[in-house]
Amino acid sequence: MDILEVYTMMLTIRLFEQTIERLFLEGRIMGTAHTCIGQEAVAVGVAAGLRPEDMMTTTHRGHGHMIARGADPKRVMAELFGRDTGYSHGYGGSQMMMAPELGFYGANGITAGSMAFAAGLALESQVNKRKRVALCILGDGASNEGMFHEAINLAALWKLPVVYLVENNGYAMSTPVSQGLANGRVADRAAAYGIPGRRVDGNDFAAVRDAVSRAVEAARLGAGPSLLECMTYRLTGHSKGDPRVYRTREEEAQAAKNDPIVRLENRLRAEATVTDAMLERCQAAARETIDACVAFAEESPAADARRFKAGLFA
Ligand SMILES: Cc1ncc(C[n+]2csc(CCOP(=O)(O)OP(=O)(O)O)c2C)c(N)n1
Ligand SMILES: [Mg+2]
Repeated sequence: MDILEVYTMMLTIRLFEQTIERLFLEGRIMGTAHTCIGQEAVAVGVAAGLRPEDMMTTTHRGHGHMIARGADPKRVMAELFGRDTGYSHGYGGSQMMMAPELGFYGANGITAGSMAFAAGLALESQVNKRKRVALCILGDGASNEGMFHEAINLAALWKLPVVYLVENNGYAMSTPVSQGLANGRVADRAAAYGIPGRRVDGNDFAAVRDAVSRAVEAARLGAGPSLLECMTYRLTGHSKGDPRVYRTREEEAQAAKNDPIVRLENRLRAEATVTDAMLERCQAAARETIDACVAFAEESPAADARRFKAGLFA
């Protein structure tokens, strides 16, 4: 992926998320969703650090991760509209869509819920000597769940090829990290299980990609799991309709200066080989993709009730 493709992907994810926030307000899509506005560099960095055969899981805030991994944004949008053309045929919605064919083993509405699942994927790879690594994305709040400790303990004990990647976006719903995390740094919790723990700048695409690649390749070689903490900021509310009374607009304005897309754009503008016209072409491409998403979703047939039974296991 060249750097302009990275820029286009980050813009596409940003526009996707801004568009669904608007569609909710307009009543054109139902339910709820959690957007990753401000966190796009993590999504693109993770995807760039994995190999095609690797596996990943994510959280309730996973649209960006899925699109960066190679999912067709049209089908992600169709899923949000509850349409049959969506990745889970309209039955998964925002928090439960998956695309195993892309090595994307799902979003998960249960905080920390995908951590044991990712350990299971890694165990299968280890037992069957597949050399595939599982990468599990979780939030800072999830690191206070019992599952965090159970899953990492087992993964460390069995040296499973799994990487736990924390998107530290400063908040778990309305609770700031300073009021939720007793030791302040998620990465330092790795020491309790004898595995490497590293904190990286989550708003720098290249820093995330390099850290992920190093951790994933070490796991592939049998070194066992590791924990990466990507420092970022959730620029919008927790989910739709969040008035953000628990933080100030000044804090948000300060964080916006570190917006990963603005940072990348500034870096690109400073490069002699990148022109304004090139950046505008990337912006137009992202807009076209998202316009096509909405049109595709609206024209698609609704979820087919006959599929419901076929996917019912218990
Ligand atoms: C087991 C469980 N407990 C509580 C919730 C409600 N809940 C949904 S999102 C969330 C906060 C998660 O915060 P974090 O892990 O930091 O992820 P972020 O929303 O910041 O991406 C909570 C508590 C849940 N979905 N599952
Ligand atoms: Mg959080």
